[in-house]
Amino acid sequence: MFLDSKLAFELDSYFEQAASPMEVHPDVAAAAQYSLGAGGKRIRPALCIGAAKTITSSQCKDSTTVVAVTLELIHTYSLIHDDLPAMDDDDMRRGKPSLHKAFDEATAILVGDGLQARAFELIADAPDLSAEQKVCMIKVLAQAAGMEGMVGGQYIDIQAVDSDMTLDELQAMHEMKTGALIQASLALGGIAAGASDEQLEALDIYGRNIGLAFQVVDDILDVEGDPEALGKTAGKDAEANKPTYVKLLGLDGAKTEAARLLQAAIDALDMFGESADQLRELARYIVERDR
Ligand code: GRG
Repeated sequence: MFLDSKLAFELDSYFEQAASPMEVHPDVAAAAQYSLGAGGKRIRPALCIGAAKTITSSQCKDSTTVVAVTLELIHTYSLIHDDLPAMDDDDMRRGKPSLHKAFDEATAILVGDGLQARAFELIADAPDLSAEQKVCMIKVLAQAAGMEGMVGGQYIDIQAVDSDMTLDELQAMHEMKTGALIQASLALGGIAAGASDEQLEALDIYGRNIGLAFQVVDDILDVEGDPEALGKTAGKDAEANKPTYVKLLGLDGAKTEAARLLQAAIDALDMFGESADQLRELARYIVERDR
């Protein structure tokens, strides 16, 4: 797996601290822990730490771990809200009842909001980062999570039921909805490690391609995980009649596109040599994953 067990353990203890300081109501802390500990793949923290290691080739600093945690907090909030009846209305997430089913809707809304706010607080309090680095990270993360990024993409996605999107429109939506936070994961890791503008640009190109590949593979897995859905062209999104890469490109076309994006992501890392091996491995994992 892409996170070694020591680092995975360290991240888990940070999640626990982030979700349950003394002042947090025990029910809110329990609900936050329920989602944070529900078996997510931790792709965004891994990308953040991979980006920092690409720049410094050295031991992961505490500040990088804290910053990596913030990306999972934002991601977890987005999934909690995405599952709500007003959005995708999903009763299950990662094989368990989604948060609003395990608890209730008000708790799910509030815990999502709370995790988002906590992410920015953690960056503000992160050790060993300059004020300039923190402000830059807060801006990058806010833009990626906000109306020009994830929230904006989610809005377009919700409106997309029964619409005929072109491939360019589908790509633009995914760049906002899932790609922006993936790109921010790389940017934050790079900023934490003191990357130059040129290095940040290369990480961004890698992030853009791997973010799109992530979504193309998600659409492929949706079909392959539910063979009966093949006749409907895709799984959940086909049932909701939403545009997907498999609908627009066909299954083989989507696989070719994922391979093309993987290669473009790997090519963007050329300037880093061996220090980017972890990011190369992660890119392959994202494209070859089965869940
Ligand atoms: C509610 C503001 C708001 C945004 C929601 C990201 C998102 C926007 C919705 C998720 C919907 C979805 C399932 C999209 C497919 C791609 C995706 C983000 C999958 C989940 O990410 P993983 O695979 O999840 O990294 P794990 O479970 O491993 O953490």
